[in-house]
Amino acid sequence: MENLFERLGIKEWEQGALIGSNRLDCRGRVVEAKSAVDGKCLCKVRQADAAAYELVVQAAAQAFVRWRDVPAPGRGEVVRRIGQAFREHKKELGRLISIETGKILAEGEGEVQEAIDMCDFAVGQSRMLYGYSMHSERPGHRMFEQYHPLGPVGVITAFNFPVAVWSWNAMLALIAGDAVIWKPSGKAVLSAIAANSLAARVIAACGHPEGLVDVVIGPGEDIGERMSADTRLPLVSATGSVEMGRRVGTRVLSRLGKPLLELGGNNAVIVSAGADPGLVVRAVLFGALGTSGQRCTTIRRLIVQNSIFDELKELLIGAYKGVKIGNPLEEGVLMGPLIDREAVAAMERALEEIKAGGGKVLYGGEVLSGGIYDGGAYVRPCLCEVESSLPIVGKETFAPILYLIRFETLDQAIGINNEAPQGLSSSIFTNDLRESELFLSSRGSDCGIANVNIGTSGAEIGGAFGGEKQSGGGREAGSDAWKAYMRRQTCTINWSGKRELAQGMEFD
Ligand code: UN1
Repeated sequence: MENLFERLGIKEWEQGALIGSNRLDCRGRVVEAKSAVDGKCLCKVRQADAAAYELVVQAAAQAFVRWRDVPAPGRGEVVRRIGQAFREHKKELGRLISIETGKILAEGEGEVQEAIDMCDFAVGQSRMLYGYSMHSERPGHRMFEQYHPLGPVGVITAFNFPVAVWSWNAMLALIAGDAVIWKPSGKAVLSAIAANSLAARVIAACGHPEGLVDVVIGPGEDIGERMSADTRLPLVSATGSVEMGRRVGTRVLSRLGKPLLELGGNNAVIVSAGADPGLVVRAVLFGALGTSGQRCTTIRRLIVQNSIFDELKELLIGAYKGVKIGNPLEEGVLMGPLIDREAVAAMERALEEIKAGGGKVLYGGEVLSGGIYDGGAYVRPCLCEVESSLPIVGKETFAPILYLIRFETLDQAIGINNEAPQGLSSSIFTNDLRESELFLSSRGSDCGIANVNIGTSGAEIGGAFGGEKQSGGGREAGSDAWKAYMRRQTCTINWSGKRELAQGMEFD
């Protein structure tokens, strides 16, 4: 462990405020960074106080003023090297993420790969910060739009994807010319310190101010609130619960800043009678159990056509029985622990509500004990048969509970898909073109992500990621998500030598 920490630049005692990789002396509360694997303390962290927060924002603001003058392709070159640093540290950083969050090694490393992909994407984007040019209605005039750096931006992330989600924001922000202040979840601070330090060291080696990437650690009520209210941060991106998003979003909007929200999901998969059951089972295993059901994209509702419901139910129970649960650092284990005991308590409460509401637990749901299970928060993943009208089904319980729901007609299934208050990800399994096209049409899924014959999770970074309704409306990562991190300017140049007014107006 010491060797791993050393390779990643984690100190024995950590501070809750970092300007680049430079620790500030903080005066906040001392908290423990714990491993989800066995619940043991990995390191103590002194949280940021108001003074430390202030120093970080000042450093970010100063770094921004220098960085915005670097041509965008030059900024891209720095991000290319950050990607290289992530490549070189993929195994160690992936392992730290697994130790801290409890996700299996393949997923820990997969998350670092997502950050590497994001760097590659951002490098290319740094040469493509395109604005439109348009034809002026006035003779001798030229019109175009251009994108400028926005300022220091705030990035609030959740415990489940400590590095990937930061990279979606940070790498675009960096090529856009912004500085990034990162408030990671208190449950995954070491992964954040490690990732930020790797990026900061590259930035320093390239001769740029380390303050371009900063970390502030502390409670949401304090640090999250400060960031949301801080007029020096024109954009605050926040990933987490709907409740958190509502707080951050309204606070940022109240000062007319820009919130970028990526909130909870309640993702459904529709399984049509003609689907390939083997494919469905494999996809559902990853989608419902991956990250122990703690992804915003986790499959939570499986909406199955009546004629194949029982067959699929049995196949799934069989597959769930074969899932090896245990130490996520061991080979062959598919499901590690939940993040902590609170998550287990939330799962138990949900199961009570399911049973009280007439739902049937088909498999699993037990809290596991003995050996490593006693240190971490290990559970058996759970399959339940429910009516979609059960109120708990409308809520996102961040745990491996999969609801099985029956349907007769595709319209009905789409209705069930869309009745959730959230609208992040969705998918259909079918080999019928008309069914998949209906699902993807304006009458189909109302989610930000809609897939065919793949699950709801595990998105590639190339597409814009985010959802509708309570999922927050933000879009991050690929496609044109970079625009959120820049300010758009529309320019009109009059080279005619005459005064020409738009709309053909006379003013003489
Ligand atoms: C999240 O859970 O907040 O699509 C992000 C996925 C991952 C990202 C999940 N690429 O499942």
